[in-house]
Amino acid sequence: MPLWTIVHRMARDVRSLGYGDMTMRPRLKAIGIGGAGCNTITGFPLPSVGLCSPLDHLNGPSNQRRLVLSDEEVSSLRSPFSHLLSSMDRTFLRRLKAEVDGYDLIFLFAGLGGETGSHITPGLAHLCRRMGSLVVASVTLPFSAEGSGRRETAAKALPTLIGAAHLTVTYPNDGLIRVAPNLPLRRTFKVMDNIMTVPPQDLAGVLTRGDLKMLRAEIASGGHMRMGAGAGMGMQKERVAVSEAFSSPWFDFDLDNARLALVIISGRGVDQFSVEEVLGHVEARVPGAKIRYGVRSDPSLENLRVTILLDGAP
Ligand SMILES: Nc1nc2c(ncn2[C@@H]2O[C@H](COP(=O)(O)OP(=O)(O)OP(=O)(O)O)[C@@H](O)[C@H]2O)c(=O)[nH]1
Ligand SMILES: [Mg+2]
Repeated sequence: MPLWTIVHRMARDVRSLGYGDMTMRPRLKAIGIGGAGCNTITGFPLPSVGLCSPLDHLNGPSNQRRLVLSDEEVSSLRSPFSHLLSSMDRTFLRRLKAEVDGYDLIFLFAGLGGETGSHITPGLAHLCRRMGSLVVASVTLPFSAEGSGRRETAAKALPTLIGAAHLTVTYPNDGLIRVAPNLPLRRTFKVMDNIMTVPPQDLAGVLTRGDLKMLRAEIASGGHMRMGAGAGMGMQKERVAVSEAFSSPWFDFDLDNARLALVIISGRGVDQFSVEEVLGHVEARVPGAKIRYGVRSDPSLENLRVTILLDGAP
């Protein structure tokens, strides 16, 4: 049992991930939906597949496995959940099931605001969930400058997605103006792609199948989460990393509403002192949240890195 499994001094609801048999890792897959989703999963170090329109297939990244959807297939995935399975062509359903079958945890990526991503991500999340996977959706919300039409499309899709996935992490693009100002749009989106893939990679590094059971029990209804990440070096590295994570442009809601914090601490040989320090700083910021944390040893990291997902976003 690793040292950090039990943090004795914590009186509150703080529990370590990495539960049960550490060798029983979940089977993971990433699915990118629409143009944005396909771009986001480029180079993602897990099995992955893109789902997109013929146009996005033409313009999409090369060397990526993609399923190209016809208009009929897109519209069947847009059906209300109660009709979803019955409205699908059998061959199409078989193709989708073959992509999802046997995976314990599926990460969905999309940019809400366009047609494909907004309209089929909720249906796909529902299908993955019905097939037994834990579903974590990571989606961007359009820049204000993209106009009210895209924002409305995203706002309509979001509650349905939150209801369908186990966890939905949103990244309003406007937050990028603080993180990566003055970049051309393409490069800005690339920055976002890199940010959005951090929590899934961190989770992939710590979660066991036992954790998935525990998370399923704790997340009965969909959670709407936001992400912050920070890094620290030197004597105060834990405080610096947590403070940087909490300066996230996406923690712009009332943090008193946070009921769950997923915290992943990564570094080269993270000791128990560091773990307790980090958790103490997180607790002080979100005293109403239960904390689930994991520790990832990564010899390539010079800094201590802390990734935090908080639920309670509106
Ligand atoms: N992170 C990221 N976001 C993107 C990218 N391209 C577009 N976006 C954002 O995602 C939203 C949806 O755009 P797309 O993914 O192109 O739309 P789609 O889902 O393919 O839908 P249609 O093309 O309308 O069928 C946009 O409004 C942008 O805010 C990208 O490469 N990366
Ligand atoms: Mg597109």
